[in-house]
Amino acid sequence: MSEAPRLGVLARWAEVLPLTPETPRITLGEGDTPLVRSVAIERELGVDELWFKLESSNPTGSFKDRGMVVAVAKAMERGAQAVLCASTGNTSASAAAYAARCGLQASILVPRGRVAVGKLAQAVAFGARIVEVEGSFDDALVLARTVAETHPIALVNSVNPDRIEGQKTAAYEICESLGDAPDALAIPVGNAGNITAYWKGFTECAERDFATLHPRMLGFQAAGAAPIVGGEPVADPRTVATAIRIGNPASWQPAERARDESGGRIDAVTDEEILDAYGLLASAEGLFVEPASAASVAGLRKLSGQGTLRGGRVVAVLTGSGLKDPETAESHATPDVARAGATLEGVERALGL
Ligand code: AN7
Repeated sequence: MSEAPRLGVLARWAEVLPLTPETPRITLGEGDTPLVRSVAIERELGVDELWFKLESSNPTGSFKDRGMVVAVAKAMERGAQAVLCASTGNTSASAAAYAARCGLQASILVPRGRVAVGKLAQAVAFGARIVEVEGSFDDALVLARTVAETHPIALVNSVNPDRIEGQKTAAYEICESLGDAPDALAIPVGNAGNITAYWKGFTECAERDFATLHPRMLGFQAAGAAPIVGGEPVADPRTVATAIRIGNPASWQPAERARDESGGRIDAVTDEEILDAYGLLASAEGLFVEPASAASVAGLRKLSGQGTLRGGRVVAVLTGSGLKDPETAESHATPDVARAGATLEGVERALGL
């Protein structure tokens, strides 16, 4: 039996993307990620259905690939030979991968000492030029925007509308899988591009009669990096969820529009709540995600505890893989490890048999 090859985002969603005959149809097999029903947290929350969108199944292990494939293809169409981004890690891993694939130079600006090791390892493996900036992600993004304005290098941060176009395809996939939009979508918020992209996707799905509903958009920032919740930029954002350690999101206004137009909310979750959800996703659902991704589930648990989470069908976006950040995994769980000599007796004793 043969299986159809994965089409990738450009081929699968060509009709809803800004492609021309000249856009190169590049792919690393991104998109078409699993939508998996919860077996434990759904009951705890008391919602009718809880589904997880496993964006860690994308080729570089995060949702960024959906937008990056469009941004890199459009940059190539315009003649670019180099791409640039500022990143807390996942955007740079994705940019580096697609650049390697397409023979472009990738340069990435990362806040020094604040990027999970797996993400840096990816950038190294793909051969990106890595600039460790002595500052925050927000500083790095300002610098990247300025560099791209004055040099022939394509900016592939989510301020690039091609990124948003690509990322909106996840909303189309959810509507296709469920036969309609969900009642609510829970999503972590950092630079706020993804919540913007999902809302655009769900809005288009309703316009195209792919869906009858508009989901309430439930965005969650880390409490130490919650500028939208607090109503002002955070100069020194801090959180264990380094992916969303962002104090002045580029898509701030579009994220507020998504919240308000959908009747949703953007709330904050503490690092403790994030790590509790991170542990629960792994131990009770078998899903190893990175801390930022657990913010969506932490937020749902918070709303449920307050009695403000309505029932219905809820989708939580799990944005990136736990393998990206092994240091957090090792420091925040107690490993159940025993040593044994290489004997049957020793192993049986270690296993408690
Ligand atoms: C796993 O890689 O900003 O609100 O530079 O890596 O669209 O920013 C990553 C963000 C959620 C937040 N989950 O999405 C970057 C970067 C994970 C992430 C977010 C990010 P946005």
